Amino acid sequence: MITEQTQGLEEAIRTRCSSLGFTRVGIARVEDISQDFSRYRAFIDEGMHGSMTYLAHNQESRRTLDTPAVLDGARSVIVCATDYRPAAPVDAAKRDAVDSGMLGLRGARVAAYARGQDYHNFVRKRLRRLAEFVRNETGCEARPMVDTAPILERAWARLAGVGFVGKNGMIIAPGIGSFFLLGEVVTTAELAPDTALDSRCGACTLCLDACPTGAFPRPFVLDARKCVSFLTIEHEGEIPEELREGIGDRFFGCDECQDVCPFNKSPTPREIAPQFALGARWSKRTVESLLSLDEAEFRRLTLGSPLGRPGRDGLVRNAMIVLGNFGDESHLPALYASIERERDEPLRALARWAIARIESRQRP
Ligand code: B12
Ligand code: SF4
Ligand code: SF4
Repeated sequence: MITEQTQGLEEAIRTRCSSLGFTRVGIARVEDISQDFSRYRAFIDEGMHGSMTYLAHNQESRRTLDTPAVLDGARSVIVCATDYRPAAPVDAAKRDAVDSGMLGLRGARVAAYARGQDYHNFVRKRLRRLAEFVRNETGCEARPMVDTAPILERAWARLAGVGFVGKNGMIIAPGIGSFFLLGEVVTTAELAPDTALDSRCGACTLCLDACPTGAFPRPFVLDARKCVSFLTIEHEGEIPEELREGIGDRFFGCDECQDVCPFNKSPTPREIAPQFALGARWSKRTVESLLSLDEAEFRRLTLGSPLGRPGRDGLVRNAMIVLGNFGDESHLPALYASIERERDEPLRALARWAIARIESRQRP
């Protein structure tokens, strides 16, 4: 039952969230989210998850949070947003300056969320402190999670009123945009829920039209197999040839469907949280120099950074595709050296693809 006392508790939770550095917070009641679950099942049944087989595991825990895989007896979920918005407004006129400067890897782009420290580490710490606070205040169980449990974080974020679902699938918070990450504290405490937000996209289709690899078969549905984010971060092994050109200069992840969204345009320059600024170890590197990474250097370079996720071969693969797309003949010697150096035949074949692409551009 929700009493005056619990109303006070929600306010205390919000205050705690803001002192922990979360930019937005919402509360949802734990229930069966059948509609979202059907969307998720359709996504899996159509094979749109590609090689992310973990997405098909523990399917039932995505229907509700009151399961052994998440938290038995869960009644409420507190959804918290952590901003990683770019330092400058993302209007078209400033894009080139922004992309070739500090925010890229010397000409190659890294998705904004991945430029600094791995968010899992510091967001988890904040969520642990929030869970401790909830336990102390309510005497109930509370479990923090950030990408750590098989749950539909966006569905809960929408129900908790953190934002609405855009046609690009992102949770968009009016007045803030979508450049934030989600994390949750699931609890057996009964808290007063916030109101869910309906989509505010209207007739706009900017994100769908801007996707460089045509990954949206229809609004709100993303075929991950074609998404640059999936291909450059999650997918192991070869990237289909027909998708390589669309990757363009995106070395790691992609922000295109967020960059074009009107909800992400801001009239005023924005501060970037220091945890999300591109570290010097990356901004000083050229893409070409990554071709000769060995395992030891890879581990040093990616320590505490999200960029380690694709592994050494994955980063070399991404670098080769970006260099092929640059079409600059000064990169040819490094690519020829890769053919000699790499033991993996698909990587050698990719170096040959990049060389052929550059050489074909040089011909009159
Ligand atoms: C797998 C995954 C991916 C995959 C697949 C993405 C996808 N769209 O499915 C890939 C690798 C491609 C990916 C890419 C990115 N990801 Co990702 N990803 C995930 C992960 C781990 C699971 C998502 C999932 O289950 N997908 C299956 C689909 C079917 O579910 P869904 O996208 O969550 O959509 C549900 C709801 O939104 C709702 N819904 C969908 N459409 C509609 C329409 C209406 C009208 C309504 C009412 C509801 C509704 O139903 C869906 C099914 O339940 C989540 C973390 C998590 N545990 O949720 C992060 C997560 C979604 N990713 C995130 C981010 C930041 C990104 C990138 C921006 C990273 C980047 N820059 O490269 C891109 C964005 C691409 C995009 N436009 O979605 C954030 C999103 C934050 C936000 N503001 O929305 C999350 C939540 C991680 C986090 N903890 O912050 N990601
Ligand atoms: S992240 Fe990039 S590739 Fe993926 S859906 Fe958005 S625009 Fe398309
Ligand atoms: S670009 Fe337009 S359609 Fe896409 S999420 Fe933003 S408002 Fe919605």
